[in-house]
Amino acid sequence: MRIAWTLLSLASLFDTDPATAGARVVEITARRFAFEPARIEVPQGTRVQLRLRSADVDHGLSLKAYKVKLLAPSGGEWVTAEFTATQAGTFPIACSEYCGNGHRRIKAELVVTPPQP
Ligand SMILES: [Cu+2]
Repeated sequence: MRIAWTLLSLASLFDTDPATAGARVVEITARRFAFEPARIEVPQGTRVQLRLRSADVDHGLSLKAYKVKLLAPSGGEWVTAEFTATQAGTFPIACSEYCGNGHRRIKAELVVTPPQP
């Protein structure tokens, strides 16, 4: 039991926020009419904490393959979701909140790479 506690305290030295411990933080900014960055690449099995904010009006983010949906309000507040990138492949990300005439052009992709042999 004491060993477990020691290990826990050691782990906390590396990441002081238990909510993000071990997760890869990916930050995306949405604006009319693009996501930045538009391509995210992670190795298969990665725990991802996706953070989204808007640089102008309300935007959404939908990553259907991983059932992730976020709404970033105007004003720049960060919103977050977490998932584990269990399936390899390329998955589309779209804006899920109508934000003007170029709404459909806001696209990004998540590339999950399988382990190298
Ligand atoms: Cu939109």
